[in-house]
Amino acid sequence: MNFLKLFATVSVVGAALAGAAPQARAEDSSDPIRIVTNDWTSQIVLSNIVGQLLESLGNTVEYRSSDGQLQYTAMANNDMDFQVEVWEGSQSESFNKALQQGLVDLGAHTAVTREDWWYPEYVKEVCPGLPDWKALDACAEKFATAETGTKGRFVGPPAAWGKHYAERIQALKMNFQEVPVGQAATLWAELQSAYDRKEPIVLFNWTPNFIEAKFKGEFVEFPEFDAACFKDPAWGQNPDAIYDCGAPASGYLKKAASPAFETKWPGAFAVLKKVNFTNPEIAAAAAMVDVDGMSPEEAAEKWISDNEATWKAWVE
Ligand code: TMO
Repeated sequence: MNFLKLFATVSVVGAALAGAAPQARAEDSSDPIRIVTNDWTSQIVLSNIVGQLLESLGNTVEYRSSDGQLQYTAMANNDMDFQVEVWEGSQSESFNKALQQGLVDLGAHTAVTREDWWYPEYVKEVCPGLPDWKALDACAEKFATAETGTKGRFVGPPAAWGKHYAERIQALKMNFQEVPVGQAATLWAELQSAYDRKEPIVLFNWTPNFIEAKFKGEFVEFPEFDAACFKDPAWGQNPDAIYDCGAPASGYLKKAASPAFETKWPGAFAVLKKVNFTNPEIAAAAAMVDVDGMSPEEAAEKWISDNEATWKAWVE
């Protein structure tokens, strides 16, 4: 083989190797990366997308289900390694606390989020003045059930989602009672059943979510969020209570990693820093499972095969 031919062969193989396995990845630990999964659909699908991408790059991954709040302490302690959906409206308190303990902020997605009380559009006819929270409170009796007596029923999120709604109701002296569900699927079943009968309902919802493609509706407008609302009783409507405000209307969606992550898996760390989802992508990820009936694994495979240009930019 002449020199030129040998040189050409070596560069082709070199280029192929560089494409398949970038230099940094060779330094990644072979220990499994423990990806945290939670109990709502988009988070599970996005975790599987990220997990499958890392596996295709030669990393080993494991999925560990965890509580929406305790997960941050676990990650700060290096007991779990990565979270793909840090929601400002429900997790900022636990997240901020864990940052003080070494948790690593991997930056925000393009997606803008909101999590709060929500109603289907026809409810506006029942309560003039919506979406203002005072208008909702003024017609609380329309939402009353045998379970809540004279108070309106608010169908709330599972307790571990950290929303402080019982405290908000008290702080704002609302004529409502929170009835929390055990799991997200119950929220959608309650919504569908009220919707079919055009009955008043107000429930916990969020965006991005598959719900917005199926039902028209709006968030209730509470007093605008301010960080002081969660810490300083003097702030806001009620001078003696915290939580007298709504959730952020344009919240962040971040990613987080354990303190040991960057040193242990530098290649994977570089990829995860670049991972970035948009609102429509996240809503569609949830819809593949909650509307189309796919498993989270299948939904992740489909997303990866349909969105090569997007993830290629993360792994290069
Ligand atoms: C964190 N969540 C999207 C369920 O509100």
